[in-house]
Amino acid sequence: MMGLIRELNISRAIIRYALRDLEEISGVDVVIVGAGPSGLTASYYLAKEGFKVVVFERRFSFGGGTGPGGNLLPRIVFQEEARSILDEFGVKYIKTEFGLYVADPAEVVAKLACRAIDAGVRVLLGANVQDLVYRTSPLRVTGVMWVWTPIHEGGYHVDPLYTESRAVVDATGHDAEVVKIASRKIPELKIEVKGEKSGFAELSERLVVENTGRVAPGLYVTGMAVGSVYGLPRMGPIFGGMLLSGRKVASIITHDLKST
Ligand code: 48F
Repeated sequence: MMGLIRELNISRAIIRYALRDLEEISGVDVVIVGAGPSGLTASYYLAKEGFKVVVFERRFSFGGGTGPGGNLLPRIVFQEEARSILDEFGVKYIKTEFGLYVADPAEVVAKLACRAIDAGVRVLLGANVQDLVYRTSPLRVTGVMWVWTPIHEGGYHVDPLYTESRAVVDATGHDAEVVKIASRKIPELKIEVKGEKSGFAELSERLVVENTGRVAPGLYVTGMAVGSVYGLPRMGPIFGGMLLSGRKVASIITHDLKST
């Protein structure tokens, strides 16, 4: 029908529905910061448990460090332990003569994001988490403060918006940005960020998963951010630990939120 594609209607449709969405995500069960492999995996398992989950991602794309593969070569590696998660997400892989599996990073990113969104996760792209919200009695992290990335990158002083949540997950990768904010700006939490060590893939893959979990009341860490917080070695382009860490943090949060 002619006349429907009016500029007025295009703007009104965007504004009305985007504002509804933003109002909806101002209070959620779980905020995940970072749409890399660990954050997307965690978001999927939490949404499957029925929690309301939002992922804030500062870029306008998914996947964090997955897309570039290993030094831009378009394959990433997984170990046997992560195969059941790849199967759950429908990711295809090849078993190599080295006893490890390879997958296509583009497919991994697409399927993690697709399954998470289909499970009910809301991903907000171009949204940068700048700070946390907390309460003192009892002491706990109760949400995040965020602004659109162009505002953040522009260095403008623009007050952010709040999102309240029962749990906040740092899935920001090597920088552990959210836990660093908590360590610096909420000293009562007594969090020390040790900083990542050099490469030792096998040890790192194990320790990242073992140390995944709660850092402080209401604050959790997953993925490479775990390495940064606890001073673990880095693992490079093997990704099983990221998926296993995402699944583990989701199960810890599920337990915590269902028992309170
Ligand atoms: O870095 P990233 O992929 O983290 P990850 O899930 O996976 C690490 C691997 O990719 C790889 C590795 C292991 O095999 O060594 O590096 O632990 O994804 C982190 C995402 O967080 C976003 C960032 O843009 C990236 O997409 N991010 C970081 N800080 C913020 C943020 C922030 N303050 N607000 C919003 N998003």
